[in-house]
Amino acid sequence: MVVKVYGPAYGSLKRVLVCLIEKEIEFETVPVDLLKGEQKGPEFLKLQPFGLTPLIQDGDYTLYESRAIIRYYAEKYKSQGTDLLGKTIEERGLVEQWLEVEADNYHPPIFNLVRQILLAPIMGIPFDQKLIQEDEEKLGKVLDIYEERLSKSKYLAGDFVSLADLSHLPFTQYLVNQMGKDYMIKDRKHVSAWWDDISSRPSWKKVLQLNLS
Ligand SMILES: N[C@@H](CCC(=O)N[C@@H](CS)C(=O)NCC(=O)O)C(=O)O
Repeated sequence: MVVKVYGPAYGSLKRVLVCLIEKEIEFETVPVDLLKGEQKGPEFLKLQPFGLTPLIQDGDYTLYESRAIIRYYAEKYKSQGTDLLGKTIEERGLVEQWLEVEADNYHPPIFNLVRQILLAPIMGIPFDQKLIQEDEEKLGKVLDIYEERLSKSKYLAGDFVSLADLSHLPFTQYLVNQMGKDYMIKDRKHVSAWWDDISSRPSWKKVLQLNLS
């Protein structure tokens, strides 16, 4: 059965797609126009009462929250495609730890930067240079911890690629490309090597080539 993935071509949707591709799961995307407010319409709210994307429909099973979706498919198809959860319970613990770090420590400052730099002009949010500087400092401190970690292991959870690494792809791509802040990655030797590695995976290249709307 083909998995339907609802959402616009934004970061959280891409987090789901890169994992589906790694797991060799067939999917189709269903665009949702956030600028028109489609995510707050009654039909969409029946599926996702918080009015946020992405969500998946797999037969009659519906799931939202991008990190919950990737955990679900990595577990459901553990032995299909790339194993993204580690081989032992200890490795799995580290995958979970770094997934939480991504969500709780990495995502908030990087999302605020995306909001200030990329979304503010579209959404009419006032540009705040002080906020940008504060979030860049916060993100820099998180990246310093990553630098230390990645000096000891090739990937975040160990010497195997996992959901924890892939979860960083979409928003780091914004940082490096559209936001022109690639120095934050390149100036940190081990983070830079990690980024080059994960961002050159065929799955991620495929996501970037998809004609999403
Ligand atoms: N924690 C959620 C965040 C979802 C989220 O913020 N989605 C954004 C698009 S990337 C959205 O749907 N925004 C619409 C809105 O705020 O009305 C996830 O990871 O799925």
